[in-house]
Amino acid sequence: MSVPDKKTSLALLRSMMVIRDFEETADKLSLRGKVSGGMHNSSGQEAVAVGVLSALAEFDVIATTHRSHHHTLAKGFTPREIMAELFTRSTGISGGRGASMHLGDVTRGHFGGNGIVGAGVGIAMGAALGIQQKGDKKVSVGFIGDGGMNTGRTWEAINMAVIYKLPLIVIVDNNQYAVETFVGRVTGGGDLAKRAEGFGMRAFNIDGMDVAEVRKYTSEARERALAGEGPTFINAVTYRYYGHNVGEKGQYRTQEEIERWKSTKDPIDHFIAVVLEQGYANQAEVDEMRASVRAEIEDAVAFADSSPEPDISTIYDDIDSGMLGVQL
Ligand SMILES: Cc1ncc(C[n+]2csc(CCOP(=O)(O)OP(=O)(O)O)c2C)c(N)n1
Ligand SMILES: [Mg+2]
Repeated sequence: MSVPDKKTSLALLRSMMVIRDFEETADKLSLRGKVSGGMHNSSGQEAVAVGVLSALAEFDVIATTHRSHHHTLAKGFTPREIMAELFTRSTGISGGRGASMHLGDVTRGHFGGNGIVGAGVGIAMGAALGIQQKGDKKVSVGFIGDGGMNTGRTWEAINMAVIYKLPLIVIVDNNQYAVETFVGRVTGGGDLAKRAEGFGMRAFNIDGMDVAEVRKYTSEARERALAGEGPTFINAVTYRYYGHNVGEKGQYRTQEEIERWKSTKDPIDHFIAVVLEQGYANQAEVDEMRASVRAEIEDAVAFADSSPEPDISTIYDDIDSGMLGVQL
């Protein structure tokens, strides 16, 4: 896999470090009751988020899942505004009314996380249809988990994207488990890319622990979408280090399996080795980067903690009263 230039590689590494530190910090705070409603930790899956988002333009749009901190950080939202949302504070990206599962800001190209498994691809497909109808030169990315691969609506959305040649990229953030269910046990045919090919789209199974590989495949998919060649499906195989959600015990897999992924495939360790080998940084500079990330996340926690709760008068903000058919 060809390695991006020095500036890009260091930015990719730092972005993955930010996600890891953010998640591990927020996980502990969640156990202390600071994160309203709990959260889904994405540790281990950093290369998927950073690889994809680094290949997009700022104005491209995404729709994501219940596990969305990593995608949202990689899109350029700050640790401060995301931590504040987890704490349900008014300075959070959803004004403190969404919490961990509902990070989003349509005005900044983020069509939200949500609690409905598989919904992200349908939302992203709708955004891609809008982009095509307006003649905009941008793409829409729909993130989905491996569990969402076995929901009907996912494939309805994919079929529409294929027949209309929509500028959609489907990213399976495949951490191999849907809560306690191993993907291999519930996937008919076994090969997700082949399944997508059956719908007539370009499809790839790739290493979701390798940020450079994820970035390359996404970049090529984006070029094809912009050239009017339609959607691409990318199944990025990765691994989640923690339970499905904070506090979940994880009795469906062995500690050995988790340790094996951490010690042989960790996306950050792997990319540090690449950066050192390329001579882009030395060990002291990598340590310095980690320390500056630590300070940034500590600052985000202090910011969130000192921010006010949203005022009760904002409770109906951003709800479309027309859709509900009621006067708010
Ligand atoms: C339509 C729907 N069915 C079931 C659930 C319950 N549920 C929440 S998360 C989850 C597993 C999702 O697994 P996956 O898509 O692999 O995403 P991951 O949690 O691994 O990121 C399930 C079944 C739900 N939220 N929505
Ligand atoms: Mg999964």
